[in-house]
Amino acid sequence: MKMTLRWFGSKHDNVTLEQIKQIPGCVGVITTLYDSKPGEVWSREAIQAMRNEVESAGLEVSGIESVNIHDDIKIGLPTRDKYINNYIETLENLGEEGINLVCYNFMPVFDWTRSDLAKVRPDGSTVLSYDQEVIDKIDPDKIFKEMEASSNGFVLPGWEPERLGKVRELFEMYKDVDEEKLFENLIYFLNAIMPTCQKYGIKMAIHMDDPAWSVFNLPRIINNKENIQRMLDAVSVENNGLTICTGSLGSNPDNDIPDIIRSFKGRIHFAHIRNLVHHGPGKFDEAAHLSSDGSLDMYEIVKALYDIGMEGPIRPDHGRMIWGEKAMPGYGLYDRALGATYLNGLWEAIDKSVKQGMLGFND
Ligand code: DNO
Ligand code: MN
Repeated sequence: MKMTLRWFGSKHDNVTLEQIKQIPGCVGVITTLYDSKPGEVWSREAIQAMRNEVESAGLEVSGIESVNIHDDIKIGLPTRDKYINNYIETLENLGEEGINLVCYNFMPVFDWTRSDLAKVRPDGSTVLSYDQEVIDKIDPDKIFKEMEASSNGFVLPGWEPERLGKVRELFEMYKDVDEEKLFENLIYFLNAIMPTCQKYGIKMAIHMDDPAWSVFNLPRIINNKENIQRMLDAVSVENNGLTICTGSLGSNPDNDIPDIIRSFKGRIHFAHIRNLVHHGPGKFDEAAHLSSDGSLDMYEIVKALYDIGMEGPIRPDHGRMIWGEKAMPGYGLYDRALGATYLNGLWEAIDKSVKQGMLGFND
């Protein structure tokens, strides 16, 4: 595996490349052109400038998160082909710049959803949290305003004001899109882009739906083992792969994450690792990465990634807000750096015990 950190670019992120470079073992960033709108072509020049900036800080661009998908593609409108062609052009430009990992998601209207961006935990840290009962009482039109108001002044990933200013319109546009339709539209999109991905060796890594169930009655298709299997089988080439996000999949305690990881060996191109605490159905708080701080067994998760021979990037996912830091919710420096260090420790311990065990066996 390759340890990385998500970075939103110098204009939007208050965490600097210099700080990221000082996280032990961190070799690259997962970044994006944060000002680009879904459906636009990313120019080669803009990609090159981003790459130069990252490389001059001694890091690499380990992947893109995300090249977002235009709603017309998810809805399956006749205009989708135009946006798919733009997506292909972006992939070509990324490929020409040597960038070969693209994380994306296929969730309608909203990317991830939370009911609170700064829930106070017993140790005084604040975390993102989710409570279905609270969500059920919120008008989808208002949730955007609420998220914006508690975002510490940052534009949240996937919650761009331009698009979410017209939530009502978007809901109307998605009204005939059920799970089957959404699935078909995803497969149509993937079949169209795969030849380009194969030409450039680009790995597409779909992010898990977050949370792993339907929110505001919108369809969800990348949320459990069976649905993920169906999607991988429908476009059965290595370039069509996954971003395993433990916090998203793990929001549903029925998802056995180590088993899911082992089942999709060869198709997991990227992993987001974080922990959360379950508080009963439809309710969870994010937590520190440490196993004992949450409900997920991080040792078993990292061990499963180790066992499948994970070579792609991993990154600590959302961190808590600690030590008085003011940053984009989930994306401060301190707790993500602690997370990276903990994950590096787990990896080293697993690696050494496996190798020593093997030596012992051979003796
Ligand atoms: C939130 C992230 C998501 C993720 C996208 C990938 O913090 O996990 O916004 O980046 O769903 O496309
Ligand atoms: Mn994630």
